[in-house]
This record gives sequence, C-alpha cells and structure tokens, in this order.
Amino acid sequence: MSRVPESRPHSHRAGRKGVSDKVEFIPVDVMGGEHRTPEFKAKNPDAAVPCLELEDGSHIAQCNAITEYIDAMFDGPSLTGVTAQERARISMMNLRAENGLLNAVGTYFHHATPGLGPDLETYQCAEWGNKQKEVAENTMAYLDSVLAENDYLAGDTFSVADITAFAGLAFADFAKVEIPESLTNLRAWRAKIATRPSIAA
Ligand SMILES: N[C@@H](CCC(=O)N[C@@H](CS)C(=O)NCC(=O)O)C(=O)O
Repeated sequence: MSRVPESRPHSHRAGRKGVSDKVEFIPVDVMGGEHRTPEFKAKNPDAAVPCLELEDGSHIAQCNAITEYIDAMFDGPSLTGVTAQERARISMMNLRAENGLLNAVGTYFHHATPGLGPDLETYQCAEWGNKQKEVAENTMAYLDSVLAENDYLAGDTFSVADITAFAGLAFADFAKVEIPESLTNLRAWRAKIATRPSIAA
C-alpha cells in the first residue's frame, strides 16, 4: 500500500514522475492473505494491491486510477497522454496489456496453479485458467508485433501502457508463463525498460 499527502499526489508511476519520495511504501503480505482481512478491505474492497492512502484518510485503488491521480497532481512527463489522440491510444494499449497480459496471467495463476494456496484459492477452474494462459501468450505475440513498429507500446513515448505490460511480464515470470525466444522485439523492449531509473529502483 502507499500513502501520500492529499495535496500532492506509487511504484513505477511515482518514479517516472519523480515523486517517489513523496510516497511512503507499505508492504502488504499478499501470499499470507493480508489483503483479504477486514482491515484491508475497509481500505480497498477489491481486496488487492496497490492501494493509495491519501492524507485525508481516503483511498484510491486500481492501478489506472492511481496513475490518473499522480498524472493530474504533479507536473512532469505525462504517463497517460496530453492530446485526445495520445490519451485514447495510450488508454487502448494499456487496456490491451492489462486485460490480455496482466489479468490473463493472474487468472492463470489463481485457477490453473496452486496460486495463493488452498486456504485462499477457494474456487478454481483450471480450464478457464489455462485458456487465459493462451490469451497471455497471444497478447505477448501481439505486443511483439506492435514493438516491431514502435519504440514503446503506444508510440514513440514511454507511457502507462509500458508500465502495465512490464508488470504483466514480471507476473508472467512469477507464474512461470514463458516469453517465447522468438519474440525478440518484446524481449529487447523489456531489457530497455528494465534500465529506466524508475523501474531499476
Ligand atoms: N485491477 C486491479 C488488479 C489488482 C491486483 O490483481 N493485484 C494483485 C497483486 S498485483 C493482488 O492483489 N492479488 C491478490 C489476489 O488476487 O487475491 C488494479 O489495477 O489494481
């Protein structure tokens, strides 16, 4: 969880904006189920991280909402775009990375692997999980094709779509969903993103 002053505005997002020092990062033991406790759910009923706590005690969950908040609150390079066309393109690519990669890997992890363990995974549907692994693999191939034409997922500028896809690949590693060797554009993009100061930190 992250806590920030209300009048100022998390993670890679705060890093890119150069505002990481304005956020206090509080670890949440997800493997231990801390995010499903009544105390945590009072802050974020989605029972998931991340969750941003503002100084007035209110909370903002959902990565995209947190990114919107940080982008609007601070000056500096935008993660969500400025012109109507940029904003729409970034939003489109971010949703493709989120639904097709990050969420698909998450569903595979929760349904087709032991996930968070028998106490927390009370319902599993392996067929659905394995289908989502296929979705993730297809999305990797799609992203690779986009990166054959563009330096970044939404064009020539780093954006929240790159952050979401990078996080999706990190989760894929964790869930042991491999990036095929043949996806050279995706692999090269990942190596480049990994060297960004906000990601390395
Ligand atoms: N759509 C949510 C997804 C959040 C999410 O799935 N977070 C994962 C960790 S990256 C989580 O907390 N999982 C716990 C669980 O599934 O029980 C967002 O954008 O914040």
